[in-house]
Amino acid sequence: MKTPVTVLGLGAMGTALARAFLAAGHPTTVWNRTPGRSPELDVVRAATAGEAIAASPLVVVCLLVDDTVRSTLDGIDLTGKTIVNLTNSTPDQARATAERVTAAGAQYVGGGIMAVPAMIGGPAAFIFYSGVPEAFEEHRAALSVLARPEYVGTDPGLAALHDIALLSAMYGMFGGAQHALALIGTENLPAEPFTERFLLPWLTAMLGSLPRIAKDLDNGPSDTAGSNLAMQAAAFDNLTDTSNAQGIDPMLLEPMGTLLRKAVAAGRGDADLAALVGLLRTPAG
Ligand code: FVH
Repeated sequence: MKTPVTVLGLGAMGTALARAFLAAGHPTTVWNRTPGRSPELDVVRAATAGEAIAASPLVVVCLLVDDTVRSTLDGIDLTGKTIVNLTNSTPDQARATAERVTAAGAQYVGGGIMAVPAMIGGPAAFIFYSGVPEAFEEHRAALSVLARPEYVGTDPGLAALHDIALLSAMYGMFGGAQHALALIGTENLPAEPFTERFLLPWLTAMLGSLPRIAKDLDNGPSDTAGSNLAMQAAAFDNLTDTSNAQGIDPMLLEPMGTLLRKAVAAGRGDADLAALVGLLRTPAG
């Protein structure tokens, strides 16, 4: 028999997770604060979180925020359970939750879902995990029905760090794309052909330089591939000037201009984009 699984939280993502467990033949028990969510799922519905947790050795938690995880799990005996927390969290929140869960008798595995609900169970989805390695390995097969598992270390906060890093990159990318679409829109040009013919190919080509930037960070700088930071800082004023002239708030662009100017002021004008990474560190970082 497949491992019985409990899913706490039947929001958009919890529902997708429960559906994937069900489809793979795992006896699935669910609990949601508001009863009656996702009535189409043929699952066992527990009246309380405690009752749901008691039903399975593997408990997957997917609630809105970290506070809700704590308030849901607090006071419940978790002896012998593996708690896999897929709620978006900061690394410190994940570590604190791991401590509480461990004190209540369970093994903790933190996670970060790199997918939207419709991607769950499909080939492009992956999920970061970190925490107790034996607990992760014991349940690797069950967790694999959700998405490709990527175990990143024993520190329970590491999955959250990877998750937040990728989400940060995503928002930077979408922020840049949204600014571009806003500019194009000022001349009443349609978004779709601009996106398909120009925006997507350009961003895809630029993403190709990421491995070189990463290599420079790991091994020290190589060459600037013809695009040094002094040149980029000089050209950047044209970006903000054009925004202002077209009536578009440059709020999403300005931080990059500030960083480029900081690099030049620090004597790194002849360096490559990789040099900006070090300039982001705060004294505590
Ligand atoms: N959906 C997505 O695209 C992203 C993909 C990557 C991962 N995130 C994270 O997944 C967590 C859950 O997200 P979700 O999409 O399921 O969110 P909602 O549909 O809004 O459902 C929220 C569930 O949380 C329950 N809940 C809220 N507050 C409480 C509380 N105080 N106590 C107990 N449960 C609570 C809520 O229950 P109810 O409102 O139906 O009673 C839903 O089950 C999240 O961390 C994402 O960042 C999703």
